[in-house]
Parts: sequence; C-alpha cells; structure tokens
Amino acid sequence: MKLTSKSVALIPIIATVATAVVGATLISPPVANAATTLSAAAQQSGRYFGTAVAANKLGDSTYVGILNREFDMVTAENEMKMDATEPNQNQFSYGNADRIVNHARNQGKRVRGHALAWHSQQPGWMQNMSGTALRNAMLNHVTQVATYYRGKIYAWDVVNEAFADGSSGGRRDSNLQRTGNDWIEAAFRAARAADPGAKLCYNDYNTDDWSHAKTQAVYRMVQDFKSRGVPIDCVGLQSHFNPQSPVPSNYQTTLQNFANLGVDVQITELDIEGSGSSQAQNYQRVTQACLAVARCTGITVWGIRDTDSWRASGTPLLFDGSGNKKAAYNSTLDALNAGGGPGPTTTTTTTTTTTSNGPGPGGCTATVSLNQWNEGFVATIKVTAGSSALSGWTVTTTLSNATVTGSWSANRSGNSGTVNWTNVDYNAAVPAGGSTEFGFQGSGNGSGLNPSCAAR
Ligand code: G2I
Repeated sequence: MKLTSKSVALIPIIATVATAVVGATLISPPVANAATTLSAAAQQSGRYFGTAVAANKLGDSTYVGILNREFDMVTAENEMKMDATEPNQNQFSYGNADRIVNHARNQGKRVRGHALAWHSQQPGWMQNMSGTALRNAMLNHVTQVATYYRGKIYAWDVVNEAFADGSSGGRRDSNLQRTGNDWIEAAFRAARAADPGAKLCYNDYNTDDWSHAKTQAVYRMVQDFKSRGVPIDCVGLQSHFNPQSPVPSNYQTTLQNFANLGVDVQITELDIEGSGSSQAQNYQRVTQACLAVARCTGITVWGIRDTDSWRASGTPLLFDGSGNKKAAYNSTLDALNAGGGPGPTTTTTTTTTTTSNGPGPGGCTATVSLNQWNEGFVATIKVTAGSSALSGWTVTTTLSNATVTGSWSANRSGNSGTVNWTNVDYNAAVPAGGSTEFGFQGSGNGSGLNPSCAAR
C-alpha cells in the first residue's frame, strides 16, 4: 500500500526509541607533562602530529620505527593521487594506498587522504580529456575513491593547488579549470556524498603569507563556499619553506583568519630547508603558530628523514638520514610540550539514535550518526525499509538549537525547527530490508534530532 501523507500521520509513530552514545572524546586543555614523542606532545592539546609516508619504505625498519613511535596521522605521499588510484579509466588500483592505510590503522593512527582532484599527477588518459567528459571523469574519480575509503579517512584534500601563483589572485589554468569555475565545489559535493564522515579540505602552497594575492584568493573562495553551504571543513596550508620562501611573519594571522571563517586549519606538508638552530627556530615558530590558533588541529611534516624528502638536498625534515633527531625535532617537541594557547577544545561525540514507526509492511526506520564539534556537526541519516520495499520516504527531524547549512541526497523543507527530508529520484526506491543514506551539515548543536521515518 502506498501511504498518503494523511495516513502516515495516523501511524503510531515512535514505537521504539533507542539512543546510544557510541563514542565520546573530550579533549582537555594542555597539561604540563613533558611528552617524549611528537604525537604524544601534540595530543596534550587535542592535536595530531603526522607525516607523509611512502609505501615503498614500509620495509625499512628505521623508517617504520620512527613512524610508529612519533606520528599519529599519516598521509600517503603519492599513493592516493589520481595517477596511482585510477591508472586506466574506471579501473581503480589501491594496492600501495592500502598498504599505507592498513599500516596506519593497525598502529592506531589516522589517515589524511591526499588528493582527490589535482591538475598534476593525473593519469595519462585524463590529461588529454576536456569539457563534460573530463568533468564527469573527475567526479567519478572523487566518488569512487572517497567511497572506497569511506569511514577510514580523517580529512581529504579534495582539491589540491587550484590557484595561480603570483599577483593575479585567480585560478590556475588547467584542464579541470577549463571545465568551468564550479569544478571545485562540484568535487567537494561529490566527496561529501561519498564519505560524509571525512573532513573536506582545500589544500595549497604559497598560501602562508596573509598579504599574498594567492592567500587572499583562497580565503575568498572559502568564504564564498561557507556562505553558500558548499561543504568545506578545512583548509590545508602545505607550508613548504626555504630561504626564497621563508616562514612569513604573519603566518599565525593567516591561520587565524582562515579559522575565523568557520573551518579547521591544518598544516599539511611542512618542511623547512636549512639546518641547526635557524631551522629549529623556524620549526618552533610554525608549531607555536598552530598551537595559538584553536582550530589549527594538527601538523603534518612531508616525510620522516631528510633523505626521504622530495627536497632531500635542503635537509628540511626533523630526522637526519640515519634517523637521528635533529635540533628541529627538539624545538618542535619543546614547543608542543609548552602548549601556547587553548587547543581545539572540541567535544566530538558520535551518537546513534534510532526512531522507528514499526518495521511492518510499509514501515521504515531512521537512524542518525552525528559528528558534533564545537560549533557544528555533520549528521548522516540511514533510512532502512521494513519488510516491504519503499517507493519513497520522508524523514522528520527536530533541529531545536541548530541550523542546516548544507545537505546531500535528500530534499528538505527548511533549515531549522521541524525539518522534513524526502527522497531524491535516485534513492526513492529502497528494497525490503535495504537502506539508503542522506546527510547534512549544520551550525549549532545537532543533538536531539530524533529522526522518524515514514513511507510515502
Ligand atoms: O611537490 C611537493 C608536494 C607539493 N604539494 C603536493 C604534494 O603531493 C607534493 O608531493 C610530491 C611528492 O613528495 C613527490 O614524491 O609530489 C611530487 C609529484 O608532484 C612527487 O614526486 C614524484 C616524482 O615526480 C615522480 O617522478 C615519482 O615517480 O614522486 C614519484 C614517486 O616517487
């Protein structure tokens, strides 16, 4: 029987309500204990300390020893890039990326995904594409890769290096850019739909100096995305520094200004060429700048030993070629231990709530998984059909202290108070016992959504 909205209202809704807090992490402010590893020191203020990892070095015991001991976040240096994961169109290859992800997860470390869409390191077949075919191929890539790693990635660099260097303040020309200026937001929307639990970042270099045109251009894009509800959660500053491109004096200002837009900030590829005390001081400054910005959630260095670096001759990392700690290591560790301001004192809770109108014929169940941080949340709602198939569904949620800022895979009636969500075309049909998902992000407190589901 197809239920009308009137008959739905007569169903004795809420036969069962179950709420379970499945995970709650309260990150406390810095404490005075001196930790002896980078990750333990960073964790004192709720931050992470990560590194880029190359799959072909996972057999090197010195490398792996340092990795396992010092870092709690891992980025694949090359193995998740487009050429590595989709070498032939629609044929995906995850072997090396999986080696890194599995190693990290087995060691209790989190993973930053790098990178879903980029003008560089495209597979050959993509380099020659243009227009709609390229746009679709890019979106398919984003969807497939983010879906494959769904639930395993802390943050994705969804789009990498899309802005031009120099004073133009515009986008970088590329085959992707020539598919239309909205290619970046299209990629973010596809990533959100594929993995609603991952933070979605825009990542770039030469965006460290607040006065640079490129920094300003990225800032305006993020501001625009936030104002229009395009799903973006973080900005990655690669932070590759050398004598020609030193740590700018306004670096902390840049971090703070991005954070003020309502996104996390992450230092994603840090390396600083040099040696001795000047290098150590630069590392210390960068670390202190992050610690001084509450939403600077972590630092990743772009490799472990100097010899692992893409710029090995500049000895830009924290360990020498033999794996010994350098002065820069000690200054970084000391800076992390000293604290330097409030951490991202985020209470992150993951809550699963089930509300059901009965699993009988025509019935459905809605459950919510909520990722809540200081000022906002992402809610993922799973709609499960009862013993008969659905040809459409409505989920009702209550947003008492929250406002929806963006949503995917459902139509909605409003953005606060009682909000009704109805299926879109492609997820209307749900087989008996099957399920589908939609989601939304919001500002404020997303607890107490109490979703109820009805067939339509
Ligand atoms: O260039 C430094 C980084 C700038 N930001 C984005 C990062 O993804 C980028 O990483 C570097 C890797 O560290 C290099 O390892 O990206 C380079 C390519 O754009 C990587 O270099 C490539 C070489 O160009 C290839 O010839 C080589 O096969 O590394 C590949 C794997 O070793």
